[in-house]
Amino acid sequence: MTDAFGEFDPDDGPSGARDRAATPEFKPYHHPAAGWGAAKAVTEFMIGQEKEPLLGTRAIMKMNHENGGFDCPGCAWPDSIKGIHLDICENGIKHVTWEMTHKRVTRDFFAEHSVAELSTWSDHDLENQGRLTEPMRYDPVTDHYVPISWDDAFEMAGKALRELDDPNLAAYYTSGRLGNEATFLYQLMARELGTNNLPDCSNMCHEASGRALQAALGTGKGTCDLEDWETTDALFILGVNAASNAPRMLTALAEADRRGAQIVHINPLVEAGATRTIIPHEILRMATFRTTDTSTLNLQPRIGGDFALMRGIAKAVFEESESDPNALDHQFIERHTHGFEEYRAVVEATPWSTIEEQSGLTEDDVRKAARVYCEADRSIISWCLGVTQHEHGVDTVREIVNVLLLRGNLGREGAGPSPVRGHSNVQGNRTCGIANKPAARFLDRLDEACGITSPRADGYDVVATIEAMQAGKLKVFMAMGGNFALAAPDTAYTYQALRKCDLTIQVSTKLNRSHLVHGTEALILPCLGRTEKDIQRGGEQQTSVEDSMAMVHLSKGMKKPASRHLLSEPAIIAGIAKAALPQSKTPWDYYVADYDRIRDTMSQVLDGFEDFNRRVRLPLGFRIKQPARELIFLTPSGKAEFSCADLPDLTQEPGILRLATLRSHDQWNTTIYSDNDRYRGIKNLRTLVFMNDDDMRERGLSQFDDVDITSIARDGSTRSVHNYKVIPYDIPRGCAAGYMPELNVLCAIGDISTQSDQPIMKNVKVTITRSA
Ligand SMILES: Nc1nc2c(c(=O)[nH]1)N[C@H]1C(S)=C(S)[C@@H](COP(=O)(O)OP(=O)(O)OC[C@H]3O[C@@H](n4cnc5c(=O)[nH]c(N)nc54)[C@H](O)[C@@H]3O)O[C@H]1N2
Ligand SMILES: Nc1nc2c(c(=O)[nH]1)N[C@H]1C(S)=C(S)[C@@H](COP(=O)(O)OP(=O)(O)OC[C@H]3O[C@@H](n4cnc5c(=O)[nH]c(N)nc54)[C@H](O)[C@@H]3O)O[C@H]1N2
Ligand SMILES: [Mo]
Repeated sequence: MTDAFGEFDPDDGPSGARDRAATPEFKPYHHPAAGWGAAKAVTEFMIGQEKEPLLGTRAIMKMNHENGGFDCPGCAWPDSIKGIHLDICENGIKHVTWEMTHKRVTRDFFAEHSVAELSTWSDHDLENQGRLTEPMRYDPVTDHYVPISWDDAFEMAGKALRELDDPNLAAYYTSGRLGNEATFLYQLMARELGTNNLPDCSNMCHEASGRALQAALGTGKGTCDLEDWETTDALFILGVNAASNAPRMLTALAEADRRGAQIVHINPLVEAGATRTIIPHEILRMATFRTTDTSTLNLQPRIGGDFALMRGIAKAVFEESESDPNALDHQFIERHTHGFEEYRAVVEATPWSTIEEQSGLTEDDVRKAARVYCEADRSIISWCLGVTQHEHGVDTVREIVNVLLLRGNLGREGAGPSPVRGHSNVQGNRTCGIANKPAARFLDRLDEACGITSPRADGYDVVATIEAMQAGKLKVFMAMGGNFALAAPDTAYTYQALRKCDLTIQVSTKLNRSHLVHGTEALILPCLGRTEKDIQRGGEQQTSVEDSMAMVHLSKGMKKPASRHLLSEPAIIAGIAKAALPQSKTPWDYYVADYDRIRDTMSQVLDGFEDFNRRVRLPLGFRIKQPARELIFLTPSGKAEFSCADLPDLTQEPGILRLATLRSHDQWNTTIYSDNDRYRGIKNLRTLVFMNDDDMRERGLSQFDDVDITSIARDGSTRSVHNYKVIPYDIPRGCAAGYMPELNVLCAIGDISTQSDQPIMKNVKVTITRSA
């Protein structure tokens, strides 16, 4: 495989679980989402994969429970506020069972397999070896990982960090699993060392949402909670595959439908959760196979067409206002917004023909959505990666807010913007200080409470980290969870970058690609998972997390740790910090002995965390104040800001397709459970591309034909994958889709949004041709 940076050995590249002997299948799925298919999948998974049906069941009974139990690490969807039923889903169960496996990766395993050999294994096979059990160090002489004691590991990391000429030669990555207390210690360590190099998975995920909401409303989060979802009249769901990635949302959608609320799904693909569902926890309905609708309207814009669609809705609202005095909420606009007249002018100047062309929808369809919006007293607009991983992600989220402001859908029950976050604590990570561009106010308070002097210069995000590695400006890379090598764009380039580091440190629960693509020296530091008991000197500990809707609550593991050598994430951070900062006045051991002490310090630093230890112990935790919800806007004008961006021109050159990289139903980001994608009807196949029939016909392609996909970067460089199988799919012309992380090979490192710095992972410019 060639790319802009030379030869890329395919053996080096990511690969899924593919059992080459198994025949790929494609049978479009016509059953409701969740329901028996999910029940069967869970049982098979627990019995087949992990031989743990009993254990699995017991753990699930504890998951997301009001009194105690651990937070489901599956996604960031909030727990039901009613707290009366178990709120569980198929994918959450898979996720937990995967962590609780009986399988172990021991020192014997590493003695048996060299890194070169493991590099030829599939990603599924790597993680499927089970839980890591003790710290390991890479030995370049033998190309094997060998055991190292915790003390020696800390000293190795600490020495490397101490000896750097400049603290900015190190970067500290966070995957969104990390609990709030560990998060706080982690950013404290980085800043005490003197750097804001704190890249996180959010840089690839909701950076656009954060920036847009910050600019529009003065705070970078959504304003809704689950009660709003339960009382709204209309839900607009953009670019979310709910049935696979936020399955507990199905419950809210089904309940909304029963209540008579309208649900509009906006997605180039009609995903399973967008038609009918069986509420995940309703066993009785499952038995009688009674389904509940989850949509009133399905719109399939072209990839990237959401901005134009939202503009079209705004245009229709303005038109409606000529005859209906209530179409616009004049009082709200007058009192609480800024820039309205300018926005009106921009919208009125946008012709319907442009809206049709750029959204890929007819005026008629856009008006249907607008009708739903105008008839609803209260509307929520929700979105995920289908909106954010684009060049115009920020403008699109701002247009969503514009539309909401027109009808005063903010700061009242049942209304507002509601981004669906990804990792179970990705929002908490940001709240607790993981930011490569931190706010000055946060740093001031951190310095005052912790007696340090934080650096004020911005640090690296994910892409800047990779570029710095390539340029020799980054020598030590530490990752708290995640799988940086595969999750980041431009796989070949990222691998090359990681290999230029002097030391890579991975704090992980399972073996993955990022352990094999490493620096000259490398450490694997195994940690406790969220399901496991965390006992410190002060007794059993709990950690807190924040969900998509800003609820902070405690999570307590109850399982015996996978190995007696595992340390908690706070303990690992403290171990490294003490070695790296011998003069530190931070009481690292004191903090780790009792996480209440970390929370006490956090309550001095973080807005909304006053009285943290008491409030987090309330039955459902507490909600962080979101000023915008109270119509307090921390913007320069003190009001909610309309934005007036022009629609981008998405016209494609002939022969070019726009490719979105997505998750299958049977994966968790880079963790591949199997090669199936049940709701899209796929079995035994991940190296595929979904295409529109007409686009296939134009290229003389039939189902399962082998094709090469070549991406064309902004700088003109090309990257290819070969022998992918074509699947005819209900997707607009000019659009294509396939799976991440495999297709990160095609995402050029330089192709990041100029608005959010996010890699453009949903709109990759490609050609698709029959394989030679
Ligand atoms: N089981 C499971 N749960 C997960 C994850 C997982 O991997 N597995 N990952 C977690 C994480 S970190 C995240 S961030 C979330 C991700 O959750 P999602 O955002 O649902 O993730 P994707 O699979 O990338 O799917 C994006 C959706 O956007 C649609 N789409 C693509 N392009 C466009 C577009 O231009 N416009 C619109 N309107 N739609 C578009 C796709 O068809 C797809 O339905 O899920 C979280 N939950
Ligand atoms: N092309 C393309 N690329 C994408 C995306 C896309 O849509 N398209 N999505 C992006 C998004 S939204 C995200 S969030 C990133 C995800 O990027 P990451 O967060 O970096 O990746 P994950 O696959 O979630 O990480 C899985 C690993 O986390 C470790 N782990 C699991 N649980 C724990 C724990 O409790 N503690 C610790 N320390 N480690 C643990 C395990 O070792 C496991 O192998 O990928 C991004 N990459
Ligand atoms: Mo994410």
